[in-house]
Amino acid sequence: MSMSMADEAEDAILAYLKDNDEISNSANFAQDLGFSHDDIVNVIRRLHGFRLVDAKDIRRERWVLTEEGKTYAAVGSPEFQLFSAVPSEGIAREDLQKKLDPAVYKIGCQQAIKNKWVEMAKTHVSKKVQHADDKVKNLLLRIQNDEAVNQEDIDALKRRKLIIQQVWKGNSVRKGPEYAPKRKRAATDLTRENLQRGDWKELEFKEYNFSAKGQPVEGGHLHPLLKVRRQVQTIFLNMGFEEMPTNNYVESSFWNFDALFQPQQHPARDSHDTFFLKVPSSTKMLPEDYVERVKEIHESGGYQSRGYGYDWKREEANKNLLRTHTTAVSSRMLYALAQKPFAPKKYYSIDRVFRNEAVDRTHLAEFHQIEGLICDRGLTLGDLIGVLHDFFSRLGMSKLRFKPAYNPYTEPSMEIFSYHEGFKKWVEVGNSGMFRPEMLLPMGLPEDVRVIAWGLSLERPTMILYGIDNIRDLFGPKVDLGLIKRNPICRLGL
Ligand code: FB9
Repeated sequence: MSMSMADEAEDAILAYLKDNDEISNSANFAQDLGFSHDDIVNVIRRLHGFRLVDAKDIRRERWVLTEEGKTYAAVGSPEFQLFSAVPSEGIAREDLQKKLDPAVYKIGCQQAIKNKWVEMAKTHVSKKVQHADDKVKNLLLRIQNDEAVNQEDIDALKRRKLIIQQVWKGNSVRKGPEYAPKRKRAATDLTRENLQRGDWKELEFKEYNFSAKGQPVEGGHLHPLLKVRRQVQTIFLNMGFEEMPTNNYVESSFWNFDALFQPQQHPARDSHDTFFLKVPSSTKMLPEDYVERVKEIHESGGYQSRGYGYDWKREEANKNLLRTHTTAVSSRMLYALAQKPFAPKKYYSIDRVFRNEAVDRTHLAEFHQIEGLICDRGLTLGDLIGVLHDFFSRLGMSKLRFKPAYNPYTEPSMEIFSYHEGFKKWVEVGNSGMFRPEMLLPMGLPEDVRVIAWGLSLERPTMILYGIDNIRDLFGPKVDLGLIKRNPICRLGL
């Protein structure tokens, strides 16, 4: 709304009240002076705020015709149209039907019979009265001209959806305690022109409102997932872990599965669970000597393992896919570690993994996996349980329980449960295990080196911390940006 229109409206109202006690109806006032009623109401509200005027809310209800009502007011009610279409000698039903619009015929019949205007025999229609008065049309016209109509008729027309109630809100306005024919606009700025014109002496300057909120400064907003990621990252760094490079969503089946001693016929390796790439469909480069040892361990075992005893196919290992877990990065890093004189390592990764799963409230086709691993001589399951207590207590989960589980690449394996005070129940918070020798030894790691590892998702803790019920509100095309903007930092753990 341009400033001038508002000022014009303001001046019009104040000027009118100079010579008149009251503006009885803001709508008529607007209409008479050619302003839109909304503009006038906004200006009245402002002047009322400055106490220049005293405005009272007034409310008017009136009946207006629906489109159907307007039609009948124009061409007559259906029953009257039907009655008029029946010649004095009567008419065959189907002929009458042809003369009228189907809706008019249908309603017309009901009403004309009700009004005992016509006789509708099986095939013949005849008049029961010579003259009928189109009361409905007359009532509709009276309502159109704002003439009074009794309640009973109103209800009948309302039932026939020919009229609806329109509520109109407006104001009546009188002079206010601070009334003046012209509002002295307090200057909000001392401009060069004021100084040049010297009119600054007369000017009244608006009070500074030091508690006025400044323009909200729009800034970037960290996605809740990234806020929790940063907290988990800090926990790992505080525990002396190094981040693994996870900047390759595309992986070969070899590092994602074979290197982890996951057999080639394992159900997770078919396209129902895994996104395989059409282009580039197969990997170009693998460490040949190591591949030989992996083939060996799968086909006929070694290192006291009898292996899987199946015919291992290189082309299967070459297939490119979207990694299904960041454990694929762990296998690369452990292999790299084995190519150097052994040194203990603590590694972690937090990045996207992709699984061809049905999407539901807690599952998308991609999520962020958090993984930690410790590689050192003589590590035991006790060390794993110990580090899990340390890690999860920093996430605020001190009460843990472990349930034996199975993963192709760890033995023993454990699902991790934490007692959630809020939900008053045990929640599955992750999975873990000791990487199998069939995975580690072909890499070239020393006999006595053990690797304990665990994993969980980033989405689940974020959903619980931010009270997000549906993962689609948190991540993906249907994210609620408001949630991203509004979300506070939720402190994990302590
Ligand atoms: O995150 C999971 N749960 C969880 C984690 C934290 C949490 O915090 C709350 C604030 C309190 C709440 C819940 N889960 C793992 C458990 C379940 O949600 C599970 O149903 C879904 N899992 C995902 C896989 O779904 C197919 C979560 C994801 C998961 C599971 C296993 C691993 C990683 C992610 C792993 C592993 C692993 C095992 C051994 C060696 C190396 C890695």
